[in-house]
Formats: sequence, C-alpha cells, structure tokens
Amino acid sequence: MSQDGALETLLHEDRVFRPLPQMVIEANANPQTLDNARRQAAEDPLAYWEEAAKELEWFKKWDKVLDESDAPFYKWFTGAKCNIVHNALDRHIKTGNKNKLAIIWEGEAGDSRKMTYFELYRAVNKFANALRSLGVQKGDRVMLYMPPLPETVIAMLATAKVGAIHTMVFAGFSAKAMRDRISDAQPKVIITADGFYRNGRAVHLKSLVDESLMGPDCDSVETVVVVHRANVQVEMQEARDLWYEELVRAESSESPTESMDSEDMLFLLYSSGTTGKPKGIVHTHGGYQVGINRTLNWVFDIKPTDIFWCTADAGWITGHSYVVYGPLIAGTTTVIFEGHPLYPQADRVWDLIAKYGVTVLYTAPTLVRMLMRFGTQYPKKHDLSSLRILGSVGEPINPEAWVWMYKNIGRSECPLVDTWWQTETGSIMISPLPVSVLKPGSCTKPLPAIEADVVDEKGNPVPPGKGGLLIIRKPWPSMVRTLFKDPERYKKTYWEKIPGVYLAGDMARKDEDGYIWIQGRSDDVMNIAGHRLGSAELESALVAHKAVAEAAAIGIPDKIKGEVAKAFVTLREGFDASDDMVKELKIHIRNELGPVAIVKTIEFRDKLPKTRSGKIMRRVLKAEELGQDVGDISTLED
Ligand code: 6R9
Repeated sequence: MSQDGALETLLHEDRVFRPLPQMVIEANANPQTLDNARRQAAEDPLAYWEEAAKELEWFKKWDKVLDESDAPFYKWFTGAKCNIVHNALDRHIKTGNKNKLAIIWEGEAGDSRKMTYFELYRAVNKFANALRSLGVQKGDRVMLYMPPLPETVIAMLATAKVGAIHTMVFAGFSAKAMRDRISDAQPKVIITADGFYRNGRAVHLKSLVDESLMGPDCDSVETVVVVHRANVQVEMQEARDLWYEELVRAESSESPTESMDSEDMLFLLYSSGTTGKPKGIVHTHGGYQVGINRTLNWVFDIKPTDIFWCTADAGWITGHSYVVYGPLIAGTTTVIFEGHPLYPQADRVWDLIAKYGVTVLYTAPTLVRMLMRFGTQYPKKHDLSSLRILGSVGEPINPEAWVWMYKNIGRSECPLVDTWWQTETGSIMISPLPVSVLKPGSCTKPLPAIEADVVDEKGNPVPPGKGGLLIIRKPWPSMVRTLFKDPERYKKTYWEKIPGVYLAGDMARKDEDGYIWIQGRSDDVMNIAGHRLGSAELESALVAHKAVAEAAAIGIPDKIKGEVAKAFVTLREGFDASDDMVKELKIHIRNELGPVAIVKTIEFRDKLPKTRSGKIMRRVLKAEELGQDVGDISTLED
C-alpha cells in the first residue's frame, strides 16, 4: 500500500468504538488490569514477565529472567527446564481438559474430524516414538510441508516433544523454495502429505518434495513421511519414503517429553527479507510460550467455552502461534479448515462459524475484503450469534473493511482487535484488548512491557501525527533469538540501524491519544494478502529465466490483496517483449516461488532506473507508477 495514500485515509478516521459493559465485567483482563500491568511493567518489566511465566508449568525454575550479557542475543528464563509440549498437551491430560475437543478440523469437501486433548496426546506420542525410531534426536531439524490437517499439528508437537526443531514450509511454496530451505536447514526428516483439496481440486504435494530432493545440498534428508489425504498418485521411493499410517501403527501411545533448556530451539521459520535469501527466524521453548499464552488470554480473552478459529495456515507464524501452540496451551478448541474460503461458495466461512459455534474469529484483512465484495447476503443466511470477539492480523486493515466486519459480522457488539506483530516477535505486540476503546485502522497501543515507539532515522521520537519508523526499545520473551546460521545478519537487520533498539521494518505514526497506525513496510518487502515477499526474491526468480537481463519488483496497492507485485523487466538480446513472454514469465515465477507470489503486471523496459553505484531505484518506479513525486533523484545514473 502507498504509505502516503494510507496516511491520508487513516488521518481522516476518527470514529471510536467502545466495549459493551458485560464484556468489561467478564474480561480476563479489564481496563484496570491493563492499567496496573502497564504501570508495573514500566517500573519493572522483568517482574511482569516473571509473573506471566508463572502461569505455565516448568520442569525446573529459571535462575534468571533475562540475561543481557550478550545483547542483542538476549536469553530468557535461563537455567529453566521446560518443553512447550508439556504445556500445550501433557498437562491437560491430568485436568478437566482431558476429554475436551482440542481440534475441530473440516476438509474442503465438508468431511470433518474432531480430536480431544487425550486423542491428540496419544497421536502425538505415537508419532514422537516413530520419529525417535527414525533416529530423530534433540536438535535435529524436521521439515514439514503440510496442508492444514490434524497431522500437521501432530507432527509439530511430536517434533517438539522429542526435542527436535520443526521448520515448516507453507504448502503454497514451490519445490524450488523448499529446496532453498532444505539446503539451509539440513533436515533429517521431511513430513508431507500425498496432496490436499483446494478449490475443488486435489493438489499434489509429495511430488514437489520429490522434485526438491533432486537438487544439490539435500543429502541430509534420510526419510520422507507421507500422510494419506487426497488419494493422488505418489511414487514411494524405497528405503526413503514411508506412509505415516504404517509408521505409527505399532508405536506405543506413551512417550516421554524431552526436558529442554529454556533457550533450546523450538522452531525455525523462514521469512522474506530484503535480500534474495529468506531469513531463518529462530524461536525457543521457554520465552515463546510465555508470549503466546499471555496474549491469547488477554487479547482474545479465552474462556473455557470458547471455540477459537484463526484462519491462518499453520505454515505461517500466525498459524504456529494462534492455530497450534497458543490455543492448545490455553486449553481451548482450535478450528482448522483445509480448503479455500470461497469454496464451494462465498459463505463457507459463515457456514463454519455457525456449524461449530465459533466464538473468536481471527483473520486477515485480505479475506475480509474478499468476503465484503459479496455484500451481506451470505452472512445473513447464517446464525453468527456465537461470535464474541473478532481479530485481524497481517497487514493494515482499512477502516471500511474494519467497520464492515464489525457491523455485519460482529453485530456492532464484538470488539475487533487489530493485532500488530511479526514472525520475529513471536506473539502479538501492539493490540487492543476486547475491553479497549477501538479506532478502526489502528492497532491501538503496545501491550504491557512492550516499549514500542515511532522514531526518526536517528532514533528520536517523532511528534504525534508524523510518520516514522516503528521500533521496540526493550527485549521481550517471545522475540527472535537469531537468524539461523547468520547471527551477523540478525544484528545488522534489527539492532544496528538504530543502535540498541529493535527495528521492525514498518512505517507508523502515533496520534494525539498515543494510538499507533501502521502504514506498511519501510523496506523492500511487499505484503501480498498478508504474506511477506521480498522484492529481491521476486527479482532473483525473474533473472533466473533465460530471457531476463534485469528485473525490478515493486508492490502496488490492490483493493483485495492490499498489495500485489508489479515487475519491470529488461530482456536479453534475441528475446521479444510479447504477451506470450509475459505469460511465460508468470508461469516461471509460479514455478520458482509458488502461488503466493502474485505478479499482476509485467512491464518491459529498455533499461531500469539505477543509482550510480548500480542499485535499482525501486522507489522511482513506484512513484512513477502511482503518479507521485519521484523525490530526490540526485543519485540517479542519468
Ligand atoms: C503476524 C505476521 C509481519 C508484517 C509486519 C507488518 C505486517 C502484521 C499487522 C501488520 C498492520 C497489523 N502486519 N500485522 N500491519 N497492521 N495488524 O503477519 O507476521 O508474516 O512476519 O508479517 O506484517 O508489515 O512487519 P509476518
């Protein structure tokens, strides 16, 4: 989205929405709790986090809450022993949650599976034993290339249970993207499915794993475990490939949970950065669980009777934190849907809410805008009265979409919490609680102990109303620990541009009330339908095509997806700029990066604007495209 454009629409937004009195009376954290927590955290943030950590079970208590001796490589709850799976699963078996539904899953065709905590516990134990039998040990990487299935949750938990590290690759990524991640993460095992259903079709997955394993640097992979789902033809390679169902059949349904150091790695999740190489974001067992537990209980006000539906795919951080670990730690029921939200028609989301009595719906602006197009005819056909809280994440939500959702889905009663956070932050950072005063389009204020601010390039706070860089001044437990195999890049990207503070990479402004309005990324990262895609990734995919000499990619505003990519391409000698070439390049991009990389237009140019040092000036292309002032072009080549 254009930052200026965003600023303009948002500046005119002055509507305010207040919670119903009943919400405030019953809330896990009411305005008083929040005020007290803010005050306490301002004086002693570590005491605040220590209290939050005490809501969970630890095998051994920490010696120290925060170890800053090697900053910015902060360590949390050092000396403690724990395992996130103990809190997400094991401990529920001894409580009233034992026979409660952990997962409600629905396939695209309408088939459904439900699992209690006890059933999930047993399934995880069986698979944990199977992983051990495959030689998976503490610290090994296990890659998941999985559609939304209960087995996806089982595989994540089983991996963590044995002390291994899961790294999930979104099923919409290409074989090539997976290969890059395999060569970086060096997993011992890959877990996948034969395929899954999306938009009425069976999508193949296993064949993409086969393709990616043909590349170099993939020797680490000893076993590929395949879950039956779509009955599509797969080739099983002997000695390497095993069916999940056969593998777990004879395993015992008890399995010990590995005792981990608080700072042991839990997962690795790749996210787009400003270079072509995705960043391997590292999260750990101890601090991560503290962040998601607190935010789920406060921001989504989880109650024993809730049915929680976060529409994200488990392959993204939102899925890790708020489809899998958060809801399970909270002991609530998490809803997982396999298919496309408009399949077979545009009321699928409303149908699911009504069918399962969903009480909390956490979704993305791009989906809201997509559903809005169909008006209110579909939601009106379904009983949505179970809903009590709505949430948004992934990109700025435009006030129109916010108000539409609030009125037509939330009956002007359900608070819509706009939650800002990132793969790097692990859990929600800036967000209202359901009891807060809401302004559509603003994620309101930082949660307690999160010292977020808007500053200029030197790190000085900017006055209200003025745009600047979003930073966080103090570390927090669920923060990224480092970038896998690249600690230097971690320091440089987040902690050195403005020394000593965490630089989020977003532009924002604060209003007179201290409310924060996110304007979009400040770097060359696009946000397409809530998914991050680096300009550099798209460009390197393009130049990998034989016809392309140079490429520049920018994000341009889109009514539904927030942003889509436009690519400017110069061709090599002997290739013609034609419609066929556009088609060919679009297919090429899809093969390289997968369907997440949505390139709307490809424009051919004789040359691209560059600085004298040879850097492509995407900013100039973007300004031209949007009919804006191109700004300072003194460094332009000619
Ligand atoms: C959780 C997640 C992070 C980037 C972030 C920002 C954008 C996320 C937002 C938001 C405005 C919100 N973003 N939530 N922008 N309002 N409520 O999305 O993680 O995939 O790492 O993306 O998404 O630009 O920097 P991730």
